[in-house]
Amino acid sequence: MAMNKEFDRELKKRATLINQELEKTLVIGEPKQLLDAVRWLPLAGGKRLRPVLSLLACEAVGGRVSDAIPFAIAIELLHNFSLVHDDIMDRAPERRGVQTVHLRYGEPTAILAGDALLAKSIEVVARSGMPPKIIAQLTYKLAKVTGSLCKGQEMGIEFERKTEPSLEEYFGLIRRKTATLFQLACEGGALVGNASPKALESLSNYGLNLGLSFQIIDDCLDVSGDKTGKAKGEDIRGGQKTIIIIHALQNASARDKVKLLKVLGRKNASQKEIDTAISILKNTGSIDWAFKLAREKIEKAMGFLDGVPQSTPKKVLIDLGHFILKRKY
Ligand code: GRG
Repeated sequence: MAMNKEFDRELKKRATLINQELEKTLVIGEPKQLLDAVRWLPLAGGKRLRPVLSLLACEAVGGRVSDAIPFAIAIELLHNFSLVHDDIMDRAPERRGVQTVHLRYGEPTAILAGDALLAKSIEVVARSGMPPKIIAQLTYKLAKVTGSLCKGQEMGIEFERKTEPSLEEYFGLIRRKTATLFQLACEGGALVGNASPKALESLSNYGLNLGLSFQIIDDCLDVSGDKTGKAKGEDIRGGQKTIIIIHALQNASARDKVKLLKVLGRKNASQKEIDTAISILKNTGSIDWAFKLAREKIEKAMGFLDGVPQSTPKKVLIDLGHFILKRKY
């Protein structure tokens, strides 16, 4: 089914379902300003990869889509909470092609909107009507992942201060910041689908590796200039130690390293300087190397699905791997 219309249709069908459920979940209320701010980012779009993963994981183990909806919504709301707060911290002007919540509604309201999204995420699971044991497991896991996101975010702040962070530190960071949410999306979906312990573990490992790869590709998209709606080299201007930068700092000649460090973190670096930095990253083979690593992680992720019986949802999970490698947004 690789990258064909059927895959697009299967993905879209589930993303549409998530959009409809989000609309129902985030109903208008009082105070209007806060509720408008809460709705702003979740209803602005997004790929819905994480909630779709929850639905697919549930279906892949024989569960019904409807059983996975509350958890899928919880995962998307938690993701949106992290985006709203991250954008405040980064002073980002735009997300999903619209103004960020703090620019539109002011910082205090944006902080509250983020908090409210997190609260809603737990609420949706708590009142889902699922068996109490499942609810207890899911809420515990959501709380643990929220903690992991916070740790990842704080580690990210410290990470940017280091001149040459190690690859080990990088993986520790992206596991907490990105991959654990993908992992939980799959694990939670499998759990509500009543997966066997073995299938639960397989889907959890699939999600973790998919998430690691997703972040590596995100790093690659910054220098390829392929990412829709994002200027090339923004991460370089922001001084972010992406996997590509880390590899280049370890492998560039002393002269190139000096040049690279000069551009890294210079907010007003010219396009020419960015292009020079990118050509250094190319010469050190860092971009190809990172992409190869992302592909290896995807293959590892897919390997974890070997024991899951063949089905359309399983095929979509496999193709999601290809999709992540090829994505432009
Ligand atoms: C503030 C507690 C707290 C945590 C923040 C790092 C982080 C945790 C949040 C988001 C910022 C970020 C760049 C995370 C890395 C993962 C990533 C690339 C997120 C964007 O996800 P997409 O591309 O976004 O799936 P859409 O809009 O499609 O949902």
